[in-house]
Amino acid sequence: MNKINSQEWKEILLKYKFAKIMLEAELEVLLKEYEYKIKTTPVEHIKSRLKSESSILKKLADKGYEPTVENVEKHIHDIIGFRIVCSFLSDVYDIVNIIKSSKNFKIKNESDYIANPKDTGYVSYHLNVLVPIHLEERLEYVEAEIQIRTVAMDFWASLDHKLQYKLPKEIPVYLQRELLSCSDEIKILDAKMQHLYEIIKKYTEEK
Ligand code: 0O2
Repeated sequence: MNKINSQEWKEILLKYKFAKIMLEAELEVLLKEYEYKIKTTPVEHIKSRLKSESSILKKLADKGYEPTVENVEKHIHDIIGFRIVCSFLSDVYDIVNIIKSSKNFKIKNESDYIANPKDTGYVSYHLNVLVPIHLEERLEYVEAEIQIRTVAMDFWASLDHKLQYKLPKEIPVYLQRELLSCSDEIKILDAKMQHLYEIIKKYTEEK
């Protein structure tokens, strides 16, 4: 087994840093153009981060893989993470379609945790994309994860992350159920807000 040396870490992280810059620019153009076209601002905010060396190693270990360069590139799918938080449920799907329509990166896979929430109650849409970067006469595709969710979903996920997501042991079942029930309430709120959005839109268009 070839453990990752400090030079290799530098090279991995630099490559992901370049890809993050490329993706950030592409998302900015796609979303600003979309906002200009529809004359509203569905995006509340965007966050992005590069996973730290220690988080990458921890995630590899949790998944049962040795700390090698090959395993990092093959099994860690979210070294680059973007989170696009938007207003309404329909905005999530509109933004997913806009991102999927881009010719500047490939879609590797997608997970609709809105239609199929995780057992924890986690709800969000995940797109994994491959960003092309040109390095010394070779083209490489670097993976990034884009999470797209409403403000309400973000509220739940952020608090769940703080409360229990990274705990080393499972929380008792009754607390898991409470979190699940909060997630259900969030879903109801999102559906209500979407309904109001459609009624008010129709109402203002009629005027
Ligand atoms: P962090 O600290 O947010 O970066 P994969 O990453 O694909 O190898 P998995 O679990 O199949 O592993 O991927 P998936 O389903 O796409 O989920 C990855 C990310 O989604 C997580 O990244 C979290 O950001 C988020 N997530 C998934 N499940 C939950 C959940 O139950 N609660 C919360 N709050 N967030 C969740 P990381 O690297 O695990 O964590």
